[in-house]
Amino acid sequence: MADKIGAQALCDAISGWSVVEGERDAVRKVFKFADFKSAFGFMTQVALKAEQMDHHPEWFNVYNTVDITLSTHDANGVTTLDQELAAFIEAAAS
Ligand code: HBI
Repeated sequence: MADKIGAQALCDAISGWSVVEGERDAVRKVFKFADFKSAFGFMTQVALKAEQMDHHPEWFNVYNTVDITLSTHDANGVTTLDQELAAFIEAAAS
């Protein structure tokens, strides 16, 4: 099981992510792209990484916007797996 670090630690380490309000320990960031093709290309990269890691984002896509929440369900909170996936997501988005 991955180490639990908590939402605030991830937000301190990786810019632009925020702590999800409420009871749940999770982080969120909304990404905007030029168009749907760019957004879906990004999602494809993240999906392949998620499958490799067996660690998956919760996400919502409308046209050029991808709204992503990360948390580790098995650990009931944010872990090093979320930090690794967030770092990959940042690289894929840039
Ligand atoms: N993705 N975010 C996230 N959190 C999990 O706990 C998780 C996952 N993907 C697959 C997965 N766990 C598997 O280990 C099974 O629990 C389905």
